[in-house]
Amino acid sequence: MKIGVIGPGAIGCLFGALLSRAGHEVWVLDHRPERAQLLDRQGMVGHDPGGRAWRAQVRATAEAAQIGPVPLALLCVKSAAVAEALADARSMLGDKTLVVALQNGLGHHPILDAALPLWALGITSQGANLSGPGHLIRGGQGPTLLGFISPAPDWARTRLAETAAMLSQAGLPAELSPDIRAAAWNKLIVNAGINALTALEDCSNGEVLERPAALELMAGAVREAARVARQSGVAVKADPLEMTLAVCRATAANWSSMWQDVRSGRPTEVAAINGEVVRRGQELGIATPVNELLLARVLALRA
Ligand code: KPL
Repeated sequence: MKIGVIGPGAIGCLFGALLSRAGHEVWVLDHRPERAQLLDRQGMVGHDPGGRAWRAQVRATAEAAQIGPVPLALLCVKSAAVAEALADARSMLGDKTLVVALQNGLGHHPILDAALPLWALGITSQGANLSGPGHLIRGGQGPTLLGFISPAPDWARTRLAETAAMLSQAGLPAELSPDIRAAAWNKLIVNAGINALTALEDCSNGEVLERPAALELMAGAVREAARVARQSGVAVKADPLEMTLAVCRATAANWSSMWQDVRSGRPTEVAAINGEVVRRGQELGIATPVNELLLARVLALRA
């Protein structure tokens, strides 16, 4: 299948590289023309946890018109860049393009609704870091859940099922979720507990477990996020704090995406994660002081 990957960040490179190695025609849209040229020439270079290096050929461009309409577009930019990325990608999005959005958080969903007649959500537990453009270091591996938040036509449901099969064949285990909204909230709860703290503490996901003051904040952030989710009618998993601690342990060597954003001077997803807990909490009359604190502190890192 011809697949468009919008954004060559760590997740875009991981999905693009493995889909290309599985035999698909992968086109990467990058808003930075020089980096697009580099990726088009060199492809992606992967480094497995064991140190084994491999290469994947992809096409890359800054001009969506050069790609043209694709049956499947994986939207892999961060939540703050969604609006601009979709505007740039217009020429590759046809009537029958299925866009799968793979951001952390929920705060950008109204932007997706406004820009696209139809989109699917992807919630991934794959970990990856970039050591340079297209240079990928795989981290913790986990499933990718796919689903629609709003009712979708038959062709789109079929395409999403094909996408799950293609990803699984490419080495990225994926399945359709009967309740993707709950999957998104459960991931947001985990991200609310880990991402901001690792950015503020300047530590890996595993190191945060060794810092008692950070763990206390984690417990507060997770408790608030879970309360907001439950009040929103979401089926929250049984023990959200244990779920968050388990992710820290499973991804101990990972540097969270927010840590990476802060270190690279990029906007973070804190507004779509902790900010979304605060916003929904205000709507529901639920106090969220820990998420407010984490939001303010992460925003202050860029001020
Ligand atoms: O999703 C993640 C992220 O970094 O954004 C976690 C689960 C925290 C893994 O690093």
